[in-house]
Amino acid sequence: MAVQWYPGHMKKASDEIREALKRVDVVIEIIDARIPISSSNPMLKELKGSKPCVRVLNKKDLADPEVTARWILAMEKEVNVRAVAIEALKKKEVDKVKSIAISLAPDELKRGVRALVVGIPNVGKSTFINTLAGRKVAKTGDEPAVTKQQQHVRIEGGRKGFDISDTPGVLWPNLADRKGGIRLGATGAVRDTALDYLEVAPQAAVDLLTHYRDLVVERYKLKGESEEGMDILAEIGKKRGCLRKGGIVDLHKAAEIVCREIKAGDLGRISLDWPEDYEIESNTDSD
Ligand SMILES: Nc1nc2c(ncn2[C@@H]2O[C@H](COP(=O)(O)OP(=O)(O)OP(=O)(O)O)[C@@H](O)[C@H]2O)c(=O)[nH]1
Ligand SMILES: [Mg+2]
Repeated sequence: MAVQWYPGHMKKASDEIREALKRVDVVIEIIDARIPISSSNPMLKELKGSKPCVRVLNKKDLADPEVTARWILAMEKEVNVRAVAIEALKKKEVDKVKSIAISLAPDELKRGVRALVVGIPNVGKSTFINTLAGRKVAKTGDEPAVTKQQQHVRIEGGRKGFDISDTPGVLWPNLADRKGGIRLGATGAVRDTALDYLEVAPQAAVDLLTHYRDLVVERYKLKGESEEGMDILAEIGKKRGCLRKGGIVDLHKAAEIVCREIKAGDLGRISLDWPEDYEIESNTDSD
């Protein structure tokens, strides 16, 4: 299993979110634009009830723009949900999320709008808040679990200001969804020490070869003949000189390289969740 979870930890985290949600007007869920479904919290719909929600597809610079556009259309079918793709370091794009959040809050509020930022680890929640605040109020870093506790920040916005809270990332893997776990591993939501490279890399390589054949063949100089994960990995290992004594390919080393390069976006702009692979839930009357 690419991702481990513990029921006790998950219950505590969902209780905390449920509690925090009582005090806010709008939820801002940050998801990874490359994996909008695998990186979203499957319990959020139930946890947030009727509260409006902005789904922010962050790291859009790493995702396939055409696929991202299709995700936005699919996600906005849900009632009370707006979806937008951004890069969290771009002030203009982050400010757009703030405007949407304020527009979704009830008109009759006598105080500033309150928003809660939630999401899985390493998707850019704290980066988003820093850009919004225009200064470094929250610690960020390219590894999961950087933020350890909730943090409130008050900024200008709307008629009476905008209060926003950062939260620690929580992973909500769906145990039945093995591919989702793999994609979380490949995009950086799982700590390196907890990552099973040999489970993640072969499957990710097969997925990428299906959707981005040219990018993968070009990057790893593949012949393009292997379709099976371990065979592709072995070919990559040979090309990259991951050899052990006697010329045996070090598959673990090759898998680590593939994971690191996918995470860093070295293959180009790629998406790993595809709208056609999911039945998008929608509670509108129109469809
Ligand atoms: N390429 C790219 N990287 C981003 C973007 N937004 C954030 N990052 C990077 O993603 C990494 C994680 O960012 P954080 O803001 O610490 O993520 P977080 O969601 O607060 O993570 P936790 O606190 O661990 O849950 C950092 O290295 C950021 O620089 C983006 O839009 N594009
Ligand atoms: Mg953080």
